[in-house]
Amino acid sequence: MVHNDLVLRPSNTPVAGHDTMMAVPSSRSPLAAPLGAPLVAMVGGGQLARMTHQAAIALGQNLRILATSADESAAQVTPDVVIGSHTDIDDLRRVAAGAHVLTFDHEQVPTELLEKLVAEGVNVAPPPQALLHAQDKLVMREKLAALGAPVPRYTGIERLDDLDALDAFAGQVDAPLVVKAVRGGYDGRGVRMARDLADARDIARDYLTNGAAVLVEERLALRRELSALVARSPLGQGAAWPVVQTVQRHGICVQVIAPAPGLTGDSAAAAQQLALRLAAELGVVGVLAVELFEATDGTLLVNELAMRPHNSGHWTMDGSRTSQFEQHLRAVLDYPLGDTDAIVPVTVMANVLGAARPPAMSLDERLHHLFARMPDSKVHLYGKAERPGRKVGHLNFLGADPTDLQKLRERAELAAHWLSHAQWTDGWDHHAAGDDAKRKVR
Ligand code: AIR
Repeated sequence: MVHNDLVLRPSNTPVAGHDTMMAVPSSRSPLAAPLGAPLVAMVGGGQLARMTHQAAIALGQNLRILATSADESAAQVTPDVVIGSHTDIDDLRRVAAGAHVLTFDHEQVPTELLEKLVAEGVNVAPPPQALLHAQDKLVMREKLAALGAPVPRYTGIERLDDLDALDAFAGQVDAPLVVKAVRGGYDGRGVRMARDLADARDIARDYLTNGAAVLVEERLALRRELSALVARSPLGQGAAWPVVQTVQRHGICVQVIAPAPGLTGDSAAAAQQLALRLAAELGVVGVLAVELFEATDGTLLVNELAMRPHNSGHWTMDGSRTSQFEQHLRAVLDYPLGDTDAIVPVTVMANVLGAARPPAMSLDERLHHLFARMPDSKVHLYGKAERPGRKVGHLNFLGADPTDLQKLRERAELAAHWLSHAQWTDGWDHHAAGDDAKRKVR
């Protein structure tokens, strides 16, 4: 769904955004970019940068990344790499030099540094005043509440001296509590479920003693978690993908189902409209993920925001007309946005997470066996070292019929477990599976 009603100029007007900022004197890219091709600078060298680079290649664009080391996921495959730190203004200047836009693969860049870059003429997308809402969970919550978005009840505690506010809050909500570090966490890090009030106090004290402010919130009874992914361009065009269901295990997303099964048309439209409205109100440029809770009574509440391509959008690489990575590039460069329709009735994405003990079999050999059994699996591997619970790749499975969902989910689970553990949990033996079974492949 692409919303042209939000466009401030006709969407077929030629886009002139590429030459609007170049104020930082070019320190020269290590490689000469083809004349006229846009150069996008991205802070971060993880899998999101790697997959953005993949999309940039297809669009004839160039991506330069700021990576902390040459073996990071994107640094392995991107020729134009600045090695440095996202907290160092000179490194940020180096990656932004001569680029049409500076964007992000993670949200950990201090906004003071980004504001400096903006003052120097760098086109930062999303701009720092928007990005702040994806960096600081307390700022995010307060802003969401002010905008009238439904959120779980919460309180912020910024100093150890204010720890008693936690007891007062617990008394008001009379529900189990979740304690979150206000900054820095992702993939379940920085989020802890408290057993009881004393535990909540201990967790909060832990964070506060280490200088981290906390957000304490009620733990809602959830039916499931959803994600509304949208993109917004600088001139205000917005596009929303179908709302998806995210399945979490130990705080990490393990599967995504697109679209979210059984979500009513009205609820899906409301979630998409809310995400588009938040993108516009916050001045987001690029992809915005609005992570949602579906409470047991069906109410939707906003959990968190992310302003970059997001794990809940990995399904779009194979299941939608426009992938989130292509869309992010289009948005930050102010191109017209792409069609966000799903191309099949159902797509299931499964993350490949590093096993507790990486198997002896190489990942490449595991891939070989996966393809022998499931030739329709769409595999995306990130080139990352396998560490327990770390996202090292994902798979997409496309279903021609919505009734395929259960089977697709089972196959996605089997395949992801195989890739991370070199074990088929259903007992499949690829050596014993004779030619017959190999021919059947499913
Ligand atoms: N990322 C950023 N925020 C959340 C996630 N998952 C992606 C980015 C980042 C990478 O994860 O692409 O660079 C870091 O992954 P890891 O496993 O090295 O911590």
